[in-house]
Amino acid sequence: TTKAGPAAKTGTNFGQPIARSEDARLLVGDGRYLDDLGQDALIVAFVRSPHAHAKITGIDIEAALEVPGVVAVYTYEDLLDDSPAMAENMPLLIPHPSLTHARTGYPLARDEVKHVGEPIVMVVARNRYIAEDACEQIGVSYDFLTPVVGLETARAAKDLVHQDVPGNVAANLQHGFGDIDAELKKAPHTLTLDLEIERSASMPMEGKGVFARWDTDENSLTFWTSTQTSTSVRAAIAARLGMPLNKVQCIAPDVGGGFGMKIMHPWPEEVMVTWAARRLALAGIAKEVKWTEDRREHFISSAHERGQIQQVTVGFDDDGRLLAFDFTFWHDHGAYIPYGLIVLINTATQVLGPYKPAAFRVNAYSLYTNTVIVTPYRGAGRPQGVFAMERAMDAIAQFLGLDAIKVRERNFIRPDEMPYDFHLTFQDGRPLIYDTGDYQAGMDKLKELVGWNTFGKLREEARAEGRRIGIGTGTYVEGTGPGPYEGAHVVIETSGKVKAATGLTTQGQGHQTTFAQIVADDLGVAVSDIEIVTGDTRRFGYAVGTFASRGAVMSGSAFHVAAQMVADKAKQVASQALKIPVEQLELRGGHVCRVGAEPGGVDSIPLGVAAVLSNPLRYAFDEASKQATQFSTGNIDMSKPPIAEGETPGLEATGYYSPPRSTFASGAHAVIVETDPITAEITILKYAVVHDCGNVINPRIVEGQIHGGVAQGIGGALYEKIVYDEHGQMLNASFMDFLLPYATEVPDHIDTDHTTTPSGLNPLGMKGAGEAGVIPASAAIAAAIEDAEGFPIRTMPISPSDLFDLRQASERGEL
Ligand code: MCN
Repeated sequence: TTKAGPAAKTGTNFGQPIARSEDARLLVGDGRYLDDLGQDALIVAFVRSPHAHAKITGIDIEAALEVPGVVAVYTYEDLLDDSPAMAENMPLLIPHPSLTHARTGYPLARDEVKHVGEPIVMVVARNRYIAEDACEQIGVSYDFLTPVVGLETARAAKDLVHQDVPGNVAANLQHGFGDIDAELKKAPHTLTLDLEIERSASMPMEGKGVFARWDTDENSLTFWTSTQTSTSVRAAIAARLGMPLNKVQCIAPDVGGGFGMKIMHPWPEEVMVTWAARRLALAGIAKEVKWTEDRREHFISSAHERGQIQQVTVGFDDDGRLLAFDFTFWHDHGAYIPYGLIVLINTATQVLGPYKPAAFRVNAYSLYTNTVIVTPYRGAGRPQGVFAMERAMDAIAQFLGLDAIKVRERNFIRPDEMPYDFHLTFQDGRPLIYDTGDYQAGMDKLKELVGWNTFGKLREEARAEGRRIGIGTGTYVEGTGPGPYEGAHVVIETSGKVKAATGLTTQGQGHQTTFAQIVADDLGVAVSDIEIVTGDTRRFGYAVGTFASRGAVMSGSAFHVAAQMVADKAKQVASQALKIPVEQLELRGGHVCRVGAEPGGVDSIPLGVAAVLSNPLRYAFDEASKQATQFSTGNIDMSKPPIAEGETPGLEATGYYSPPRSTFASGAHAVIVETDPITAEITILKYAVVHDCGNVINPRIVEGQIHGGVAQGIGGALYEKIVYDEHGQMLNASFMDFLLPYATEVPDHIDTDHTTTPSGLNPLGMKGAGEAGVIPASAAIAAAIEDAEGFPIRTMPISPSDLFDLRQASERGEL
């Protein structure tokens, strides 16, 4: 369905479900991940704080230095005698006016630790075994402080994480529209819900890692890091080390997942490893240093997310129309806030989903606790916002005795109201304006897909057999593809093959395939003839990175811009060679040819030959150069300029794309669950998704992205939760205790369909898709469990034992 915006688009390759070209290499084990690199490098291990909150009163490294094979042991003190920036606090990435008390840590703890896992000492040794043994020889003495663990304790503010941050409040964001108090007063009905989403964390198969190499001849640094943002990490490291950018290069090798947490800090470990490589090289000791995160380090010292307590008050009329949505929430931000408020802002804005309450108020607090820091985790605050809104929608439906979807539909923003301006500011600093979307069309498809209208009968039949089944839904609108910009470089080689690069990195999203699909259509070549390079600052130095589902919109558009520029150049050259006006030429089948003519026949010229002709120096060594002689004389044609006035030689171009603001994807999920009446085990019987990410480059890849997201959403709904005790010790820092959904927990079939409302904000009408699958999953699953059980579900995740307890509380009349 195309209701708004430009027309839906497909091309020879764009829109086609072609298989991912990157997979063959990865599946046979030919991937090169961080730990595959630097086999001769010195290896790093860190002494990390075993305490959640303590003053450091002394560090004894003498014994560690004596361990055979140990090369160096560094503490914060060592950073003081280097570049002045080294000893400073880690940077704050994205400031915000509401972030009044931003506090960040140091690359190594200075005089206080604020969470278990914080790095204090770095050991560099011949191998990891020696480095770890040496870590055990290091004595750190502490004066203990009272840790602040959990949102309730942080709110009570009896103890403080940072002595100069009153109430443990890093930020208080307030915004809204309409007269909320008046609307609540006049609303025929009001309801208040107290909700909680537990802490969780992204668990990429590959943790963090960094390998650095110092070049003593060039006085330059090259480092490889498992990152989502190589260009910004490069810039941050250059600034820390006090080096000019041109002397620092950063490469993201194959990255085994990121899911948000590998974004542009830099991480303390990236700072320390690159710094140590330079220091040891300048001392003539070694040039290569590497650190690879182990899983326990990932749990206790990388990043977490989710973690919110919410209070929602809704005012509504007899038909379920939303008059007021009053939303207060507290977000657990851990010990430091290097990333800024993106997660908080996403919850505070994306809570609105596809709905248009008459009045809206948010009061959002970011609180410090003595736990691991928070960075975005796929969805980045949106699943929490959707949970709040969708739980409220179900509460309204139950209160009024109405169908849960009907209530939602009555509140939908309609296509004819697009673009819809909330007069709020989104996380990209631009206005919160939904560009296009048809939420009703998506919901119609979803009802069909899941069998919504006939489910009541199934529920009754199951009940008669003593079985409990329930159905639930959840909707979302997701701001995707924020700017400020992304670029791409495209070149047609004389072989006719295409090399293309973007500074954006890739972690498994299938960028090599989808970006090649765009370039292939623009240049009329096969996808297999295109090489896409990502995340290598030697190939493309300026970029923002992969997050906020921006790859397709941002780099995809930049590739399109650059490829179009190259196509124009190829036509110019071919026009001169073939004596055909430019307007009558097109790129097809690896040739520039007259519109409709056979590629390879008369009136056509191979792209490789056009590449030769566009170059003043015509190399007579390859096939294309030989063919080029029929269009020009000699290897070097001195008689005339080879290219038009003002043009540059070579079929290559660099293009950039910068959007006016984010584009808004949307969708809805529905799920049917069965809960065991005795064991309270929760089984998903059916999962259906309808999504809209505008024009789709590759439906197969998008479907894979959605399925991956749903799997993580199921994890968030039923399994994944980080558990701290009151001392700030993480109790489940291993995969024995932190439960991830395996293939056995994810339905073997997820019914997926989509609607298409192309965005008018980018040239190919795309919207993002990478996070969508996870966003409404918890809300939909909670609704389904609620439907099966008949009492409210207010927390996520919900395990069988949680459900068992709720049943008992319900029987006692406490819910
Ligand atoms: N795509 C498409 N058509 C569209 C939109 C997207 O074909 N209309 C394709 C893209 O070209 C890309 C993929 O779908 O191949 C995802 O695109 P996009 O939505 O633009 O997201 P990004 O490329 O920016 O990827 C980031 C996004 C995020 S924010 C997280 S978190 C996430 C995700 O992608 N982390 C992932 N998916 C992941 N997948 C894997 N395997 N690993 C991760 O760490």
